[in-house]
Amino acid sequence: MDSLRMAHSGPRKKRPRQMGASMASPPQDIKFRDLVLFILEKKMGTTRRAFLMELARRKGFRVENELSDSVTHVVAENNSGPEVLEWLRAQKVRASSQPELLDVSWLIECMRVGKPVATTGQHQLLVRRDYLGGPNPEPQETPPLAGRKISPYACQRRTTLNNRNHIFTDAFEVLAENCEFRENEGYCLAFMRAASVLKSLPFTITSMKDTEGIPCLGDKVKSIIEEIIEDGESSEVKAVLNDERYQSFKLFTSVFGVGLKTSEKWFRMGFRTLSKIRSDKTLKFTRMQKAGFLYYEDLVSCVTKAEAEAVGVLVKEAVGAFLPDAFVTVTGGFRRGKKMGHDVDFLITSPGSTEEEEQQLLPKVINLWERKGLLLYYDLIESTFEKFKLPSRKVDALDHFQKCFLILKLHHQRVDSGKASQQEGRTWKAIRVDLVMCPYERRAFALLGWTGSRQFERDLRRYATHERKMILDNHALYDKTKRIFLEAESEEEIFAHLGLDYIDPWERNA
Ligand code: 8GT
Ligand code: MN
Repeated sequence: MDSLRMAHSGPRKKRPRQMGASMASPPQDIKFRDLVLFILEKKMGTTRRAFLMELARRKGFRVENELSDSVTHVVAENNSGPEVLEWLRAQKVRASSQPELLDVSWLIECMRVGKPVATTGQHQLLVRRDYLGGPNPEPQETPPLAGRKISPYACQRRTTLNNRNHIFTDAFEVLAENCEFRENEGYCLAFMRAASVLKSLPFTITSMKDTEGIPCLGDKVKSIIEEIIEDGESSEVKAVLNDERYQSFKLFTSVFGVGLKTSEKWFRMGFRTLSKIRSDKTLKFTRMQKAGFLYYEDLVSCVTKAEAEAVGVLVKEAVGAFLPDAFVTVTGGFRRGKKMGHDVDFLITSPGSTEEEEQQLLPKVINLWERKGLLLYYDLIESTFEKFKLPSRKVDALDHFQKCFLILKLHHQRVDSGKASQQEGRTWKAIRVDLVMCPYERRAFALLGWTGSRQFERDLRRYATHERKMILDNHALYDKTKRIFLEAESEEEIFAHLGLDYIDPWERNA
């Protein structure tokens, strides 16, 4: 994968266009010179083939009209490995060339990222071997699911950030969000589950046949998938994106401190832009919303990994000044390997502290940052944690730990790649930070709960309740049959109590 990237990600050089080049050479500039593609018409059809050839050439790939022995990659759709092989043999191509035989999902993935991607087993129609001249080819097929069953629970699936079905998951996330804005909870959940299961697939869906055996795809969801396969887009998603209510809610909720209730109110009052709301003299804003408007541009611009790391140093310095034995762990999206986030989340815990010392830490940290002029906003929520309280049954319940929602001033010089993100005349950027303080013996539960994703958490709890008669939340795990709390020192132990295979944080991007 890496060598492939290295070979093709260099700066694009403009070459003078050669007139009268060979017939097979397309008129577009070729960016990826090591690959020569040929797209098989059989079962794909002339129109789709022409469309894919044109698209690939526009993206800088070399695509031949005719099969020749310079072809390195043969792309086919709805053909098995042996079928492609038979066709190739019939063409009497010289045995010296041994192109890779690939499913169209490989090409689609390349088109999406705009450069060649590695050819993995999912794309390969045949394992590469001397199949064109060899005496006994014995082709091997790798059908999409290869008999593996996909769980309806996200906590039993490995979902990395390598989403091969963006075209579908983006659509379902828009539809889910629209349902959320309209408080249509049932459909919202159905669309989110569909997006989540599609993110976990090791292949791209290119036909309805690929959806067979995949859970969480109801009739409505399937009809949308079908429309996207056929037309490249969904009319329903298009309508939502153009809908005034959706657009307004999307805009209003992008302000820190603005939720559905406030958005609804502003929408009913006839507001459609933030500038009108900002300058309206009759509206009353919460302290949170005032900060949200004040630092709006910084907060919508998202936090980079380099910025998150710089905030991490800041938090560790401050915490270490008061509790030297404390552990500070980044949680949320950054722990799952995301390169961008809307905030940075940290879990803090200290093995040697008394309850009193524990409770004093966040106020001390806030006070320190205030004195240093780094505190732009804070909201300290006191702990309501009780040792023997049963875990909450609600899937989306908030936890009881002491926590602090902040906006910090992050100076550019503290960020590694600071120069790149620096704006004219500004020396700092406002960053949303969440700090959670938890008792040391609850750290595994808190870490698991705050790492997300939200869908992964929901399904962990659903799984505990429905499959194990247990209750799980951010504080504890309770076995209802044995009527005991199950303790854990690590996330691995919690998975083991639940009888689940361990899923690493970067595989929880459900
Ligand atoms: P993002 O920050 O890039 O948008 O993505 P994220 O890091 O996955 O989302 P998040 O909103 O920052 O939440 C991180 C995790 O913390 C989620 O899995 C969420 O379920 C969990 N979480 C809690 N309690 C709370 C809470 O009170 N507020 C928020 N925002 N998240 C909470 O367990
Ligand atoms: Mn986060």
